[in-house]
Amino acid sequence: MQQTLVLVKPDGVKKNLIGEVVSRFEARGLKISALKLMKITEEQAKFHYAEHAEKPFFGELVEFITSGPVAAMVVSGENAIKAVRGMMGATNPLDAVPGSIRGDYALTIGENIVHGSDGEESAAREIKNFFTAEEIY
Ligand code: IDP
Ligand code: MG
Repeated sequence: MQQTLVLVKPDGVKKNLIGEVVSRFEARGLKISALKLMKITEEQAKFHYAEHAEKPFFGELVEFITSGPVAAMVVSGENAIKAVRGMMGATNPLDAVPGSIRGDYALTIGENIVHGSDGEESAAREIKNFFTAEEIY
């Protein structure tokens, strides 16, 4: 059993894709263990994307993820981290296969609809950044 942090990013929320993303995970057999619509603070965004702090696009990344509400969720299940990453598709939507979320709904790397944790360590850190233990079922 694994838990992973998923965000429907501001572009996904604006495009009315929260339900689509949630429904794909549920159809696959994954559980939604926590879910809320929220505006990420700059502090949370910088912590969330800490691994990219030195990248030239870090400023844009923080600006974009705080630009509007996101749907934050904890998705649980067997190998949930890898399952979700596969369903998201490649980081650059132009490389994401059709049938993946990014391959179906995005065209540019800066606005690629979803975030999903890339490993157990990052999942634990990211979940804690957005949810208290009491908010997770
Ligand atoms: P991931 O979201 O697939 O895990 P990461 O490499 O962790 O990809 O990058 C985090 C986010 O930063 C990506 O989802 C994407 O929106 C953005 N990003 C990654 N590389 C670039 C880039 O070269 N230019 C602009 N934005 C980027
Ligand atoms: Mg990543």
